[in-house]
Amino acid sequence: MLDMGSLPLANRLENLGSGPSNTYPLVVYYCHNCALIQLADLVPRNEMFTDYLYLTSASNTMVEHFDRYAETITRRLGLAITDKVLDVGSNDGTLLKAFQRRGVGVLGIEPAQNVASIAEKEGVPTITEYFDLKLANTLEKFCVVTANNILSHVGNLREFLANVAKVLRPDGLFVFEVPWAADVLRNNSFDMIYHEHLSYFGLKPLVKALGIAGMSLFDVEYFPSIHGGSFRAIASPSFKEPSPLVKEMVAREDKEADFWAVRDFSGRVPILAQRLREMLLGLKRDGKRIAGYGAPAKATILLNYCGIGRDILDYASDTTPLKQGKLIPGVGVSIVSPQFARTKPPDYYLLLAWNFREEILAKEQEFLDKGGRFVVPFPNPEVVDS
Ligand code: DWN
Repeated sequence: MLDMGSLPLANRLENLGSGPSNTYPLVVYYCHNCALIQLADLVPRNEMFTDYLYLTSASNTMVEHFDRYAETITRRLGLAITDKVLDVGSNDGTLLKAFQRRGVGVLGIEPAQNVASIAEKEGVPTITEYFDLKLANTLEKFCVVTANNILSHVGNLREFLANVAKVLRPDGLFVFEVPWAADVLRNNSFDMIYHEHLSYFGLKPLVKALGIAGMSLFDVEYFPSIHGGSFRAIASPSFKEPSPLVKEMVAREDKEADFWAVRDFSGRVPILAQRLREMLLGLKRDGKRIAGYGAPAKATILLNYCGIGRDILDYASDTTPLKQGKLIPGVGVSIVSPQFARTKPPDYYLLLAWNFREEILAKEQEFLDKGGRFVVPFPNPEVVDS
């Protein structure tokens, strides 16, 4: 459907003086049978998830979102101190800490040692391994298993879901969040396509995949402002009638995430990339200084695919200490701290962390009041002043 060429790994930030990054093919395919959108070229997981630089707690939006998440599930299931939640891909433990604050037992699984140790230091018991069958066979049964922004990253979806079913109590629930493919297409957010994200899900292929694992997807909640539009689905080992919203979203996917929608999206991507690059080059010609706001994984794809490098961006600022002092791979844009950025503010920020537009524009009101502006890349590149 879409060939984005050979691009660097999104989170494999470069160190100063390190040679050029390896690149890997990034080609998107559509399955006419189950409507799954996915990559066909699998990068070895240890290349991507060993030393991981993304922290859930890097934004207030996600910390607050996961606090509400824990509240909703705790209330819905009446979880008590005797209950235990297993979070697969628990990162720095942000969600599990929210369950702990509500007196619920927790266990995390996070293969990236550097991130898992942050969670452990903060009192979140975390197993530093991949959630494979060998590990699943050693675990107890849980009343709740969660997996957020993880299903897209899984190399073998069938095996992963079979492992979830193996560690779930018969009355347990599997709760997971993923970006909604229909929103990626609608929002033109082609920077969400990168090697870590093997699959781009609608509910349709997930209903099928969970069915194969003996689980039924029966409820869903939709979050339009999380990662550009995400849904939180709930599945059970016993059959439950799908909710009206599940049926409605599946019906919408027939129009908004079908072959034609993917084809039209694929046609728009190179046009939008060109438009963004030309907009920035125009600002440079006018003598404007531009910098990136945030250095999310998706910035690696946006900047490399659009050909936006150090000739256009002075730097990119990011709140994540693990990223500061490194370079965005393939384009060599240096990542600095927000403190440094405030000493050298640009005229324009390219909002690379566009999924946190509300939080960031509120935080940068002073910059805007002084005449600073943001270039927002999606759904169509535009300059905003508030
Ligand atoms: O799927 C994935 C999602 C969940 O997270 C992973 N594959 C990797 C990662 O993707 P991402 O890096 O694109 O995620 P975010 O959450 O969009 O990253 C935002 C970045 O922006 C972080 O590095 C923190 C930074 N940031 C900032 O510098 N100032 C964020 C905010 C809100 C800010 O004010």
